[in-house]
Amino acid sequence: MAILPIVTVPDPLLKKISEPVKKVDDKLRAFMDDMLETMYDAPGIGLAAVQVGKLWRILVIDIARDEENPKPMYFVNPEITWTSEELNTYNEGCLSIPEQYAEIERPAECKIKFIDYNGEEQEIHATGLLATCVQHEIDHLNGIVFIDYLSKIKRSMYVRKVKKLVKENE
Ligand code: GNR
Ligand code: NI
Repeated sequence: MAILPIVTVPDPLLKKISEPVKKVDDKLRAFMDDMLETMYDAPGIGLAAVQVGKLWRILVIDIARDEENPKPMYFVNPEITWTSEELNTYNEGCLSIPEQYAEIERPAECKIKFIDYNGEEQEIHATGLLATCVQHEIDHLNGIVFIDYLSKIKRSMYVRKVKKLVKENE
């Protein structure tokens, strides 16, 4: 297991489209475990492979609360098959935009088709925080981060703040 470095804005990698995964094998599972460990260490509730430098359509999510048992979820080649009309606003953060938050509106519920840790096809109906998180993560696979939904001026302010923060932590 390993903790991997997390890419931050304005790294051009975060704008790239990730490629579908061909096969879930032990090597890929080891990488997904590294992603999970990196996410827990950060700490965060989700992580897309691009955030640790791999343009592969893979997500890990764990929205269990601190006092609950961990509940890791792995999504390979996830696809949104349905979204609710109803929207929900959440104060989102992102490990690639550290310490910055913004209210983002998204469909309140969605259905996601994906391949699981064992290579089996699954479909889930996500609500609440899971729905928000999985949409945030799938955006990463398509080169989108939450600040892309903000005005140009706000976006550049967030990027400037992250650059400063990263420089201070060097
Ligand atoms: O840790 C994270 N928290 C979070 C809060 C609200 C909406 C989405 C997220 S995902 C984020 C981790 C991350 O950057 N995943 O890509
Ligand atoms: Ni993110």
